[in-house]
Amino acid sequence: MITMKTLEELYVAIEHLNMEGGWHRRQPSLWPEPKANFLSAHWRYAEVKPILEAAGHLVDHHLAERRNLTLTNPLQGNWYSTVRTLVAAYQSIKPGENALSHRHTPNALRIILEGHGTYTVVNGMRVEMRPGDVLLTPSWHWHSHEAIGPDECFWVDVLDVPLVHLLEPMFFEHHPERCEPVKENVASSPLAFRWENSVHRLDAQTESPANGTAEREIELGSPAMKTIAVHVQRMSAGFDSTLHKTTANAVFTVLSGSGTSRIGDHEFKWSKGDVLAVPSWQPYQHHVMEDAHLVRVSDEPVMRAFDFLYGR
Ligand code: 1HN
Repeated sequence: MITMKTLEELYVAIEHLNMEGGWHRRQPSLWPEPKANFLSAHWRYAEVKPILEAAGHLVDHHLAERRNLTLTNPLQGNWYSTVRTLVAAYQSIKPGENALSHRHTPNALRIILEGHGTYTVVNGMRVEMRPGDVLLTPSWHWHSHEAIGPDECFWVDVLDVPLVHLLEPMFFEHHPERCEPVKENVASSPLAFRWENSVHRLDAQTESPANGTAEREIELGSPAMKTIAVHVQRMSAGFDSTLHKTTANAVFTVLSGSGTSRIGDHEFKWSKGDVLAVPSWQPYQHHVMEDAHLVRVSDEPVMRAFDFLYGR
């Protein structure tokens, strides 16, 4: 027996059943083009490094497991992510320290900024990490890090933890033996992209990417991992990239050089070790002041897999 005689009564009945009329939404569910939600942002290595060094004295590595600083996008209400799908972190390790082995469903990678004498053990394979190298830890691979010396080492981690938060399949565990035993010491690995090799490939690259977003660009892996693509870019002093926006979310790490980038409404002046957040659909453009290498880490493989990759 239907007793609702007015629209008002109808809406009350709908709401009581946890429903909403498609013709009567509080907020639209579709819109003409992506909204740039996350904010453009910039972290300066010159400001971060002294904090990591101080943390090296104040935060015991055994307690911390990882001595890292995650980069939180200043978007109101965001508590963790750097851009929608990715989180970036700075991490340091001092000679004699061992970051214990663990594994998790999120994919991870490291971009080495400074320091010699650090190794990572991934599924039993021990490989050195040197400045400019990019090392992968795909989903559910055991990984630990150890520093032999002589240097304290600094790097940038990028992980798809926020994507895993969105999709929910989070699993994480510590290695039963704390430090995973080394099965083999390896000089090369499909999970280690060496800086010399990147330089060599960039030298051989004679064309710019069609969208003008860099002067030279190579991809590490194809893609590096299921959800994350890594591109190394080289741009010479005076180069201006084309103003571009893409649905892919990206985090840029500066390996060398300096310049300025306009991302959305902000302009950032960057130099070695800095990190830039370029969220989906924020127009961005780089201006290079000193010959530069940037590493662009993005969720392009996710966007491509679902036919959601657009740029203009
Ligand atoms: C992680 O496992 C590492 O293993 C680094 O080195 C940074 C940031 C968030 C979540 C897990 C690592 C991380 C992380």
